[in-house]
Amino acid sequence: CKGTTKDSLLLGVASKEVKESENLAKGSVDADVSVDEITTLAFPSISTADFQFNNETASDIIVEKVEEFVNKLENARLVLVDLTHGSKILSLVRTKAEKRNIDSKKFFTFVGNITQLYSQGGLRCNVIANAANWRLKPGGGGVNAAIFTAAGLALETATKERANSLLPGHAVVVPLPSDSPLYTREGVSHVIHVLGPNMNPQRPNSLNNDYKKGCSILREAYTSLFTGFLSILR
Ligand code: AR6
Repeated sequence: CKGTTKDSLLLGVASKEVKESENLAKGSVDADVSVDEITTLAFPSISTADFQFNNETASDIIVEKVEEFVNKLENARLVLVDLTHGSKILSLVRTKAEKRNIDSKKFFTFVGNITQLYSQGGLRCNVIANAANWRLKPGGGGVNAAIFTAAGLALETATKERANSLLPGHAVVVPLPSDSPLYTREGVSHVIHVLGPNMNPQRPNSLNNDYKKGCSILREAYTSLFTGFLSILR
């Protein structure tokens, strides 16, 4: 773990957690396949911060969707990521995934910055998901700003080649050019932008607390994300 000062505390634990899960993962795959070759999707909890979606409800949907896709992954893995050990969504999802007996070699949670998972946390993730905005623009805040900043202009250009906007519930897979710092430093080969439901009245297309619509869009968002990830595997 190369983290420093405050980060090293935080990431030291994360790194330990991962070593354990990677050891488990080693046992789960063909002996010829090293951990570095396992395809891993790291994703943030869509819509639960700036878009203000209820954490409890979102955690149910994450676990439901992971359960639906986890058996289609073959040697690949899914990792839900958040910035702090105090993350409510990580702890809700961890508890619910354990209860549903979801294979922890195929799905686990991880604390760290999604743009520094390998360099700071020792976790190789060749695909990362972004909780995007509808215009697929850099900036704003949260994970969107972090990913666009870390990936540099290469991601903006590559994104524009694929799409100019996203509808809620949809995702777009963007191959990351090999000169992007996120590719060279972290080994990220694809970014999947996902647009979740927005419950924040200060952001465009707020659902005004309509959780019936919101849940259906969040389910669609994870389906689009995981289907996009499977399309990279094949
Ligand atoms: N690494 C890992 N997780 C993160 C990071 C990071 N660098 N940054 C935030 N999270 P959010 P949303 C977690 O707000 O709710 C943007 O401005 C965070 O703690 O990024 O879908 C876009 O442009 C939370 O668990 O996404 C959109 O307009 C999760 O990532 C809007 O916000 C999602 O938080 C999307 O809002």
